[in-house]
Amino acid sequence: MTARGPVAATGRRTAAAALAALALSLVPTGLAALPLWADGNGDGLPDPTDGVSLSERSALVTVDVWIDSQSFVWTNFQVWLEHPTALGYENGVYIVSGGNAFPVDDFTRSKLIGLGGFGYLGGRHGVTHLARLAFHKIRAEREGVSFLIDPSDSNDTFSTLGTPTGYFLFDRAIGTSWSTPGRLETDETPWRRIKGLYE
Ligand SMILES: [Ca+2]
Repeated sequence: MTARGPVAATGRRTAAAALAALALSLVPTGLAALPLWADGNGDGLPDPTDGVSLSERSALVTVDVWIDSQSFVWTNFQVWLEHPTALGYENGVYIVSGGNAFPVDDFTRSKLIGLGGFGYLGGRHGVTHLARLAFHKIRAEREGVSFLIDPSDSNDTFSTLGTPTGYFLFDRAIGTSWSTPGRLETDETPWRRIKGLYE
C-alpha cells in the first residue's frame, strides 16, 4: 500500500507530461508566432509603439481585438487582456460570428477582461476581428491594455486558440495605449503665450 502514493503521483505526472507533450506536438513549427493585436485607432492594424494620442482629457476609448492564425484552423478561442484601474472597462461586443461567444468577462478578475467562444463549426483561419471593447480613460497619462499570453502568467489564465483536440499558444501579442496631451485640457497655456506676445 505504501507504494501506491508514489505510483499514483508518478502516474499523474506522466499524464500531465503526456498532455503537455501532446499540446507541443500539435504546434506546427511554422505557426509558432501567431499574432494577436489591439487596434486603438480604428485602422485595423497594430498601433505605434508610443500609442494613440487623444484630443480630450477624459474620453471613452475603443479597442478592436484582432488575430491572425495564418493557416491554423481553430474552433474555439479565449483572449485575456489586462487594463489599469485608470482605464475602466465600459462594455464590449463580439465581432466574430458563427459560434457561441461567452459573455465578456469583466467579473472574474479585477483589471482583466476575458473574451471567449466555442463551436465555430468548420473552423476559422487567417485574420479575424474578434471583438470591440470600450474603456473610460480618466487620466491624461498614457494608459493601455495588454494581452495575457504566457501559460505561466501569475493570473493563472492566458490566451489560446483551440480545436477539439488541442490548442495553440500566442507567443507574440501587441497591446495598445492612449495618451492625452495635457495642454489640450484647457487653452490657458497657449492663450497666455499669445497674450504675452502683445503685452
Ligand atoms: Ca491601429
